[in-house]
Amino acid sequence: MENTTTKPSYKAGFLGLIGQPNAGKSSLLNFLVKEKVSIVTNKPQTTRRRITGLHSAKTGQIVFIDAPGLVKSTSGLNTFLEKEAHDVIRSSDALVAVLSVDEDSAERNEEILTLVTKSKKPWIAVITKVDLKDTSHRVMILKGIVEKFGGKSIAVSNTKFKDDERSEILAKLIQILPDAERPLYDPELYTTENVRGLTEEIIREKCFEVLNHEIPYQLAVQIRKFDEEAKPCPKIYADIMVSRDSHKPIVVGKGASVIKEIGQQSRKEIEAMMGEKVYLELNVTVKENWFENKQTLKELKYVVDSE
Ligand SMILES: Nc1nc2c(ncn2[C@@H]2O[C@H](COP(=O)(O)OP(=O)(O)OP(=O)(O)O)[C@@H](O)[C@H]2O)c(=O)[nH]1
Ligand SMILES: [Mg+2]
Repeated sequence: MENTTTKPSYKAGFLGLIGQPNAGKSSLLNFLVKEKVSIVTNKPQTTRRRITGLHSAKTGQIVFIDAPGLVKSTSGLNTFLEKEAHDVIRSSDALVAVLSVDEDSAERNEEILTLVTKSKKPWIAVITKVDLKDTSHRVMILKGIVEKFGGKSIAVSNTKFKDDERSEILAKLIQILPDAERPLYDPELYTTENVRGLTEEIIREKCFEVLNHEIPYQLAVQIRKFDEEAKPCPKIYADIMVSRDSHKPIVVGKGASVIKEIGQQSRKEIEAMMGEKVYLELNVTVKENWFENKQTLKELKYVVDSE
């Protein structure tokens, strides 16, 4: 009798999430790894640096890389966001083109498909926000466009999801990863981020939620001191760095009301993540045009030395 038993294949690799700002990349990542790894807001250009999320199964391990949305710019922070998105394409083994049905311009979705096909890497398209009203026609059109680019698509809602749907998507994503001998990271982990980094991002998310207009785009969060051994609970001291003197009183608010609100919301979420009470102290600092300072961008991990 012919021997048909083959060793079950195991796959592992980096899977980059590529899409326009606000397409739902970070929401998709959180939904797929079942943890809040990457911050989500209703404002575009929320994600600034690459964030990893891990899914480990018997059949393989996916190292998701959430990237900033694709922007075009020649100055300031956006230049780095643009470079970061392209670096993620380069350093991934396979890609997910994240396309929102909510995207008004077909060209902007086609731009993403052009990029992923040009990379010559295996890819799959995930169409997001299908729970929005009257989108079935748009989903069909988008699926057609993806086919025209020679790819396959999966439609999903990141907000009204089901567990079996999640497993199905994960199985399809594992298939496009390279064969591997073993996982790349400890299968017990759901992210390679550390608590410090996650804390900074949580505070930044709350700044986006509490503050309006351009302010959240021009601020960054840095942990000054994270004392995990402090009694009776861990003590966290964080700086909210703004780019102009005039922004400071807006972030602090009348009678410190705004900063208090940011602090309260952040603390709740940090406590949920750490599973214990924490002491959180926020401080607003001014660093004139910090996003034009290479050293600061490096400290914030917004630029990675890829050379
Ligand atoms: N209704 C609905 N809303 C979604 C879905 N996915 C994401 N959103 C919302 O879309 C907005 C943007 O989501 P994000 O996950 O932050 O998008 P992103 O692509 O990571 O955005 P950037 O990091 O700014 O590039 C948020 O308000 C999400 O709640 C979805 O499937 N359905
Ligand atoms: Mg994001």
